[in-house]
Amino acid sequence: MRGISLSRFLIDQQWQSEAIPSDLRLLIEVVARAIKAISINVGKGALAGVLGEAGTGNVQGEAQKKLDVIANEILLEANEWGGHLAAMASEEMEGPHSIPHRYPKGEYLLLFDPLDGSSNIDVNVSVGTIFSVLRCPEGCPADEKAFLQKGSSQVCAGFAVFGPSTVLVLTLGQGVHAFTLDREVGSFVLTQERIRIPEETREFAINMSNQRFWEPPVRRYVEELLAGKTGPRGKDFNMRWVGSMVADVFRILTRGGIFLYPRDTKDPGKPGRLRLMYEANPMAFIIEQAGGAATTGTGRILDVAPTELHQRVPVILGSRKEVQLVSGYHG
Ligand code: FBP
Repeated sequence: MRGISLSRFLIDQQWQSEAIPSDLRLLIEVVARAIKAISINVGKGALAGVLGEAGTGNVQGEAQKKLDVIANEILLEANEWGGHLAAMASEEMEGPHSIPHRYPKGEYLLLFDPLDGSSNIDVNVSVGTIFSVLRCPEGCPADEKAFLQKGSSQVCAGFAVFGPSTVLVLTLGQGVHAFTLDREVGSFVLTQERIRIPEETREFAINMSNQRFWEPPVRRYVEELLAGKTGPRGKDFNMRWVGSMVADVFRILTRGGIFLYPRDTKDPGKPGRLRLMYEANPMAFIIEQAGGAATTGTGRILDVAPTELHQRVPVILGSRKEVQLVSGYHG
């Protein structure tokens, strides 16, 4: 029922389908509150001196932006004391973050990319936060091994886009819904219910500057898109690349499309740019729940067995028929 608050929506889901245990509902509410706080910081920008580099590096060897660090701290602080979590893991931190002894522990594991699209922060282009929730295996210490579960084991995933409006996209395995932040009231309101991605599309998103590093299947696929009406596809395609996965994926949820950050030879040691646990898995869960598909090129992203907390994978996701075509080109 559009127009209801996130809290009301989650309670309705809990009564209707018992799909959401109350501690998972409360965990989502806490994450949503943290996202509101991040949205306020992002919105302040230069006024609050939160733009620019933090002067520190993350586990990926990337220079951290001030907002990367601020968003990470907001999520850690908000989720430490609620009693819903066994541990947390962040794209910005080497190992899992244990829950301090003074707080009660819960059964869930929370993973997040605190600020996605970091390269766009200082130029006022949409950025976001991505999160994923797993259950901590029974009787298992909440260490790195506990997090290494396939994406198909996620119980919840979501992302927020901090753009002209702040939107939170959420799945609990029963469809995908979007909530817009009502800044006056300070609460997320349901604005898109049971989102479905069109099977077909004429829009693709890829960083074309990497073209010379692509593998033959992707090179062939994109060349055919660029050939448009004059080529084997017989129709023209348009291109969009925001450089923030959250913004590109939200566009695909809203009007269809295909997003590719494929394997390339730019850095042969890296199987891809995007992180499996913090970016690929939550986005793949959301895309599949909205009727789309998500592959590494050679297999379903949600079936990838993780070996490391910060491993990277190739990502191709979006409108089902296009993703199937690219997968077919990978044989
Ligand atoms: P961060 O999480 O560090 O921001 O990296 C991921 C990302 O910014 C994605 O959001 C985006 O799709 C991609 O990297 C952009 O890559 P590129 O800079 O090569 O266009």
